[in-house]
Amino acid sequence: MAPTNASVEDGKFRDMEKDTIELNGKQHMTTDYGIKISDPDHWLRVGNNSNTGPSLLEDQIAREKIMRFDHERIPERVVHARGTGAFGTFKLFESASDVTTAGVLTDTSRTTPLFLRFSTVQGSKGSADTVRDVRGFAVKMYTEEGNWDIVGNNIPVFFIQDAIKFPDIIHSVKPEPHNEVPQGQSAHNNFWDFVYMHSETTHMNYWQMSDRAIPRSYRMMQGFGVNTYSLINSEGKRHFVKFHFKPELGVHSLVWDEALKICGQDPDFHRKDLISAIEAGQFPRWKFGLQVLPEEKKDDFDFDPLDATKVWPEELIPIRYIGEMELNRNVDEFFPQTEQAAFCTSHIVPGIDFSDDPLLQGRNFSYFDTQISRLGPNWEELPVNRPVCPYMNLVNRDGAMKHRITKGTVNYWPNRFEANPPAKPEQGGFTSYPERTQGIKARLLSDKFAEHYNQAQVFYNSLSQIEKMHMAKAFSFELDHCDDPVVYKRMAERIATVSLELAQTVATNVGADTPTKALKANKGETAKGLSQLEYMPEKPTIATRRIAILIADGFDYASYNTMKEALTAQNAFVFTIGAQRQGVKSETGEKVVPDHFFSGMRSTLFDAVFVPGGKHIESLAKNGVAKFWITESFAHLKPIAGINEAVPFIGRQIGLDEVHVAASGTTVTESYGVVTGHGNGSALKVSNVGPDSKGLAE
Ligand code: HDE
Repeated sequence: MAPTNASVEDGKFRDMEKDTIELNGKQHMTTDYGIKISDPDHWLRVGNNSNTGPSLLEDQIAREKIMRFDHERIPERVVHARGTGAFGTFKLFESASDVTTAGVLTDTSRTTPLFLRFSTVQGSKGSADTVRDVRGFAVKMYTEEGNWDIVGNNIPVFFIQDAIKFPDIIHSVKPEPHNEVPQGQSAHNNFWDFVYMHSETTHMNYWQMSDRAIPRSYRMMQGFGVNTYSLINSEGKRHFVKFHFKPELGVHSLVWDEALKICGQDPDFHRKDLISAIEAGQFPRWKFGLQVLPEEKKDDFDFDPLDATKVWPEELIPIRYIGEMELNRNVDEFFPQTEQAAFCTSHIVPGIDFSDDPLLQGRNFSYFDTQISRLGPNWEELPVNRPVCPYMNLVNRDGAMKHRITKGTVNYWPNRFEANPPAKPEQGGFTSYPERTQGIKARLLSDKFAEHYNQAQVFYNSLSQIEKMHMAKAFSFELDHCDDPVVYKRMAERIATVSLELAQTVATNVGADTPTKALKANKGETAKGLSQLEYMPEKPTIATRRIAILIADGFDYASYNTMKEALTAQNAFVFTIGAQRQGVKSETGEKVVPDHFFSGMRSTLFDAVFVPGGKHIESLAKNGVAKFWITESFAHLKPIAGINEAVPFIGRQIGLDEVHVAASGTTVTESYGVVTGHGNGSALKVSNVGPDSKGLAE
C-alpha cells in the first residue's frame, strides 16, 4: 500500500483509511498468503475415529496460525508501557506569529489532526490505570510541515536534571531486580532511596505525592511539555517556551482509597472513561498555552529556565492561551494505532527549536533509539506515525519491515538527476537556530541547577489544607511500604527541608525519629497555578459524570424516572444498579432492567448516587452491599441524593441526623454533599447533585 500524501484537509483519518479494512463477515477465511481455509479448528494429523494420532508438521495452515501467535507481542515501552490514546484536532484562536513562524501556531484557519496517548510510567502494559504515578501526555500533531510531538506529562516538572540519570531513576522506581516487586507502585525501598540520594527530585516528588498523581480521569488532567523549547520568529529572534494544556473539565482527582480499590475493581477505569466519553460525543478539550521568555532574559531568575525540575512562575511569565485541542475519535484497533504509536521529542517543525535543557538534549537521543528496538527502523512509516504532509527521503531507506516502495535509480545525494533536493529556508527547509555557544568540555550543569528545595516549598505552601492532608497520607503510605529503616528514617528527615510539620506527621506514621527542626527555613511563599483547586471547570457541569441509581423491587418509578431523565438531559452517564439484572419491578408495576446488579459494581466507580423512594427501601435496608454503597460514597464525599423513604435510609447509613427533613410538602435539603428531598421526583434539582464536594476524604 502506498503511503499517502493526503492533504491536511483530508486529515489523519483519510490518511489511515488507505491501510484500514472492515472485517468483512461474508469473506471466507484465508491464510496470510491468500488460500481459503477449510478447517481452522483441527490440526492435520494421522489417525482414525478411535485413535487421534500424531499431528503433522506438514500442516502449513496450523503452523502459520501458531507462528503468528507466537510472535504477536512486541517489547513493551521501557517506561510508560501502560496507556491508551485517541485522535483529535488542534485549532488556534490566536496567532503566535510574534514569536514563531510555525504554521501550526500562526495559521488560525487550520485544523491540525493529532493523536494523543496517555499513560502511567512505572507499571507494565497490563498494570492498573489508577495507581499513584505521573501520567504521560504525549501529543503528535500531524502538521502541514511535518509531525510535531509534544511528549509531556501531567506534572510540569521532572525528577532529574540530566538525562544521563534517567536509567537510574527508572531502575529505582521499577520493580526491584531480585524479585520484580512491586508492580504499579513507587512505594518501595529503592525508589525512596533514590529520592533521598538525589535532592533534585524533591520538587517533582511533592507533585507526585499530591492528588495530581491519582487523577479521576485522563480528561481531567493538565498537560505540560515540561522541557524548555525555543520558538523562532520571522526576524530570526528566539524566545524560550514552555507548553501547557488546561482541561475544560477542570482538574479532578480520586481519593487514595478509591484509587486503590479501583485498581482491583476496574483496572481499565481510565481507558474506559476516555473511550466512553468520546463514544458519547462528549469530546474532552484542553486550552493550549505558551509561556514565552525572550532569550536575553534567560538569566533574570534565581533558577535556570532550562532546568526541568523548575516551573516558570506564572506571576513572572504568564501563560498565553492561544489554541484548543479536542479528542474526538477513538482508535479502530489498539495495536496498530496505540501500541505502535511512537513519539519523539526531536520531532519539531520549522519555527520551533530545542534549547540547551540538558534533559531535553538527552531525550532527543533516547526516543528515536527506543523506537528502533521496539518497532524497528521503519517505525516512522507506520500508519499512526507517518506524517500527513508529503514526505520523501531518498537516502533513508531499507531496514526491517520497509513498507513503502520508492521507484527510481538513485539513493544518495547529490545525484546527477538532482532528485529529491533539500529545501532552502524560504522553501520551508528546517534550519537550526544559530545559537552562539562556547565553553569548556566538561560534565557540568550551570550553578543555578544546584538549588533544589525552594520551588518544592512554594508548591507545598500553595496547596489547600485538604491537599496537604492528602500529601501527608501519601508520603506516609509510601514510606510505610519501605521496610529498610535507613530509607524511611532518612526520608522523613529530608521532608523537614520543606515542612517540619509534614515531616513530623510522616515520621510518626512510619516509625521514623521525629524531626525537631526545619532543615531549611520556609518563608511561606505561595504561587498561583499550583493547587489543583484553582482548576475548576469554566462552566460547572455534570456531563460524563457517572451517577448510580440504586433500586430493588418496589421502588418508586416516578422519582426514579424523573431523576434519570433530568440527569441524562445534562449528559451525565446514568447507571441503574438493581438487586438483580433480570429485571426490577416498581411499586406501580413498571419493569426496569438494570445496567448492573449490586455486587457487579462498586460505589468507587461512580461520582454520585441517587436512591429513589418507595417500598424497596425495606429490602435495601437489609442488603449489606446497598448499605455499604451509601456509607462508602459518603466516606469519599460524593454527592448522595435520596427522596422520600430513601431519606431516613441514607441518614442511617451515614449517621447524620441533618439529612432528615420535614416530611411534608416539597423540600430539598443539602448537607455534607447529601441532597435529600420530599415530594415528587422533580423536587430534586439536578444542580444540587453537581460536582464536587470531594476532596475531604482520605
Ligand atoms: Fe520519557 N521516555 N524520557 N519523559 N516519556 C519514553 O520512549 C526518556 C521524560 C514521556 O506514549 C521512552 O517511546 C529519557 C520527561 C512520555 O509512547 C524513552 C528521559 C517526560 C512517554 C524515554 C525522559 C517524559 C515517554 C520509552 C530523561 C515528560 C510515553 C518509550 C531525559 C515531559 C510516550 C518511548 C508514549 C517515553 C526516555 C524523561 C514523558 C525510553 C531518556 C521529562 C509521555 O525513550
